[in-house]
Amino acid sequence: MPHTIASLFDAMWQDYIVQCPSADKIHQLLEHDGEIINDHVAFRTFNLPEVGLDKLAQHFIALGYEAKGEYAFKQKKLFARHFEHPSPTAPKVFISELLLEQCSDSLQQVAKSLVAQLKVDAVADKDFLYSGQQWQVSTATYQALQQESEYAAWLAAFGYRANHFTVNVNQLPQFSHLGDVNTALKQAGFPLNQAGGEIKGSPQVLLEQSSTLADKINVNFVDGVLQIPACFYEFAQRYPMADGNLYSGFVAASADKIFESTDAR
Ligand code: OOG
Ligand code: NI
Repeated sequence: MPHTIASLFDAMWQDYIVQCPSADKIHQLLEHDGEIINDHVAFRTFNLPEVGLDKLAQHFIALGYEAKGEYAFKQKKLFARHFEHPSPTAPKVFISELLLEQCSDSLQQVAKSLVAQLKVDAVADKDFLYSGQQWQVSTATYQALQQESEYAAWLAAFGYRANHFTVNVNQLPQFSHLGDVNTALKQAGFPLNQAGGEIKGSPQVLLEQSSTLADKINVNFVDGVLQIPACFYEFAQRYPMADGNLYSGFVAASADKIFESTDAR
């Protein structure tokens, strides 16, 4: 049976909380006072024809999602798009891709060799968006990628899965501001990503965001195991536009810092 929005997000969540056990704990903590609504999830990929942003997006387009904003991250050599569904309860989707033609020859070769290991048209599989690392990669390759692009290294290690889920802070009954959520998280012992400040964005840009630092988990490589940053949890508070509707886009300067939630540390 093809996925519904609910079954797809549920399958992605089940995979995600294995990569980010903190998210499961935080979810339980916040859920105490009511249901948690997801603002968005995010995916990463290489801009190769087999697995580019548009290919990943097909899964969401098939469920009625529409392409919305575009974002460029010059220094990180990324391009991204976000997708929304007409149903207001469906989470938004943020998909980025690494622009390989701007990367070194060696990084391009690694990316191509990883993607070449996927089975033909793997991207079309019902399970692709929570399939994880479906290729063989060595610890040396992971570490070499990290020198050039943390994003590429993360993708090589974790493959295709939700990189983060995001709590819709507007819908949390017991918190009126993101800062109070952050305080509660820190009190409970969850370290937050401080890159660009604990809260990225502002009411002026209509979006405030914060995120945990990615949980470090053991990942199997062909030649051994490394304990490395996996997935993280994000928190987003949206503000109304002039027409009274909440801003539904992203803010590139803030997103640039959210990416760093998975950096080595
Ligand atoms: C995506 C980072 C951007 C946001 O909410 O601005 C983002 C990523 O880390 O893959 O999710
Ligand atoms: Ni995000």
